[in-house]
Amino acid sequence: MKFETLAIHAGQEPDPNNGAVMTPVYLTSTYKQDGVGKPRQGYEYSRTKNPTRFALENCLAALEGGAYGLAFASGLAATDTVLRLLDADSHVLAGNDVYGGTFRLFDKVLRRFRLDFDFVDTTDPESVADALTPHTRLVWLETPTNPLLRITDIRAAAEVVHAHPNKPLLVVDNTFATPYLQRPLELGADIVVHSMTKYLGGHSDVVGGAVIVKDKGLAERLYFLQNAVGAVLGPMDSFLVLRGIKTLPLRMDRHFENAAAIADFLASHPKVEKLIYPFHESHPQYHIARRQMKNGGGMISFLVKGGREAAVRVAEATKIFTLAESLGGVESLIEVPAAMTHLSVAGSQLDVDPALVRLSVGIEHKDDLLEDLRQALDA
Ligand code: P1T
Repeated sequence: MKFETLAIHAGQEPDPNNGAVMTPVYLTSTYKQDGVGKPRQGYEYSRTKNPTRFALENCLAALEGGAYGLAFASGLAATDTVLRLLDADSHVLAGNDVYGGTFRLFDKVLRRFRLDFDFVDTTDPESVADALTPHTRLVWLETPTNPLLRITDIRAAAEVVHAHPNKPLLVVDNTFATPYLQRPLELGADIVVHSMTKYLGGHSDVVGGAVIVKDKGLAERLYFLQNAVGAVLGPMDSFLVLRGIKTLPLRMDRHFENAAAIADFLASHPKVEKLIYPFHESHPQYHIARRQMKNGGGMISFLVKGGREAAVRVAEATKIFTLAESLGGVESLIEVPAAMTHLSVAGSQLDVDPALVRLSVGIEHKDDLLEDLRQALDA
């Protein structure tokens, strides 16, 4: 089946008892067992398995071209669970432009549990190869990155990583692209992670995370951790994401249509120092992006002339673009990463330029969005 069909049907079928077309929200913590130690269809307790979450997990697996999906209470809960695959004294190589909260989890929390981290430019396969150590067990990359929208060639990264004798796990945070634009498992990644809070949910009404894999052994270790650690997604939130995903292809096409028009507008605006958009010819990895992604997505970053003050002024002057953290919803958002989403990397090697403005371009009419940015840049 094609992606658009899977987005609506994968993991879901009308209720066999009453024909309900939508997957019910199973607000239950526990299940009647057929006998002692005989749970029906594996349902014994909702931390372990819940029908609404299970439908979502199967849908996610199908969309990413994987075999197993797991849903978590947030993107960071998903990330944390993946890192718990490792033993103490393992080395992790991560991108040097990952989401600020991912960096904070690695640097401020997981280091305390004797995991070692290095942060490198993963867009360059050679710097990945050079930074692998005899203790490297996992390589973590985002593409496009948050907030600089750098692109890593996943296939090239997979070749380098899997040539290492340890066969480190290659993890791709696919939040910005979504499986509609890019499927890392098909390009050689071992694990895909999402913040479902963003495009998968799509309506800024839920916080959630996901992990998707192909390998059965890896899935079993992750299911064990999901149940043993317990940061699972609730049934109502699972329903909201399941519903959001149904329109993912339509939304992503419209996000792109709007973002492409805005990128063109910003590229030639006198107050814009530099535009960053993967599907704009000025992007240094434009050709990799075109090859690896179906379209350019809805995220745009740009440097404003005049530094921090000018960036803050623009972000506070828009009327339709809402000043807020997060991204990937139907409504357009604007933010200043150095002072907001990436404040936790201030002073680190991931420090973000204070003049950077990040847009999450929504699916409103593009003329209104262009007019809003025009008046904000002129203000
Ligand atoms: O917020 P949460 O659902 O826990 O997801 C964390 C996360 C993981 N990966 C990427 C690429 C992300 O962008 C995020 C969350 N990002 C924001 C909240 C933000 O505004 O950038």
